[in-house]
Amino acid sequence: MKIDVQIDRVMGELADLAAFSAVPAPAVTRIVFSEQDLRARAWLRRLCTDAGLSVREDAVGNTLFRWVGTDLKAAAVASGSHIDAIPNAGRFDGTVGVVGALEAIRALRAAGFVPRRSIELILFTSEEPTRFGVGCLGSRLLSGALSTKQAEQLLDTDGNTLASVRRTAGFGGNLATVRLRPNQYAGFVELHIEQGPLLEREGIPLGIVTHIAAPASLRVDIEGEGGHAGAVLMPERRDALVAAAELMLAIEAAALATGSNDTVATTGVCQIFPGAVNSIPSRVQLGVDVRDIELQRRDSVLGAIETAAKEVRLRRKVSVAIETINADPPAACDPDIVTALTTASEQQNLRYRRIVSRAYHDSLFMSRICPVAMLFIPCRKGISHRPDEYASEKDIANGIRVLADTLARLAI
Ligand code: HGY
Ligand code: MN
Ligand code: MN
Repeated sequence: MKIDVQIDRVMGELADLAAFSAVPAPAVTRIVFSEQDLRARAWLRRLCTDAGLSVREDAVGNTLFRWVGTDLKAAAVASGSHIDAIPNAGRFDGTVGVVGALEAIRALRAAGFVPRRSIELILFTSEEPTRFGVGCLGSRLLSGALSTKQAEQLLDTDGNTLASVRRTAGFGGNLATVRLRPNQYAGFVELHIEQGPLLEREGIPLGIVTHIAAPASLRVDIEGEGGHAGAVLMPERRDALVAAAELMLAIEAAALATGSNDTVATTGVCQIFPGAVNSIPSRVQLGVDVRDIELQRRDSVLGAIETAAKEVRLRRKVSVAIETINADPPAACDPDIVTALTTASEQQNLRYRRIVSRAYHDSLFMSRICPVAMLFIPCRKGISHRPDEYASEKDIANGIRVLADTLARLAI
């Protein structure tokens, strides 16, 4: 079957989608349930209904666009990703997997393919942790990795409850209805930029993901004693920010100490109170992200962070409270779905390599309820979560063509 990807249409749609942003191009900021996110969702819905897909929105805004197959009893196959974007991000993270899946479906329909299994494009809500502090909110609820009780307790960065935010966005249903039955899907395949440098460096157009790293995120609250920057003598201080600085260095050292490149740790958020140049910081809140493809090694870093916190607490006479926001296991991709991707790549005469995903994705949670695999395309210098994130037309077209071929194999 000849799969004809209309790449000009896809690039135009990616450009249109990038324009739904709270900041000027080339940066993209599209926070979940923001005005930009809601406009982007409405835009996507129009594209998908124009393509003949049915639409189902769940209570947290996951949106499932379906091409109904001939066998209504058969489990569907699905693809998809996210369109929310962290502050000052790029235009390809997530969106390639959403617009790409739509184009794969349009190409199969144009080629006259008739799926036995329904084929679904899933738009996941809030893959990024920006607003509610936890990543993959929508796919966690779909897979049961997050309970409705835990979700109802989530507050956004302004202290609003998830319930109030999602209702204002037009998603007012009961969260308990979000969870999918296991085996509702025969397979899920996510197309995504690599967000790393390997494919480009090796000149290989496709990465077939075998494992998705295990993410953990911590909130660390450090409390010392504030005071006048001129009046309080150095030996009498309990400076929360200097204590935080020591802990951040210990976090970096803990990741390096494993000796594995697969261990990473980042302190991405540091909020200082009161934040005045002539006032000793009394409180600091850190946001820490720790990952590894091996669970034990990831957890050993979490243990080392606890030990370092104890040491800083005692020596600097500050309080240090560590809250684990999430600490998820890694996922192994399904061998049959991986084989479908390798066969499709060979069918499309494209070279590929097996690869590990260091970023987490909604596939990590979909893997709890169905067989999954991911298909990566190169991104320039591996750059992502930055305005200069870039994927070429050619690489995007290759990814969509192989995705379409794979979905067709899974849907017959
Ligand atoms: O942080 C991640 O791995 C993903 O891009 N949200
Ligand atoms: Mn991302
Ligand atoms: Mn992503």
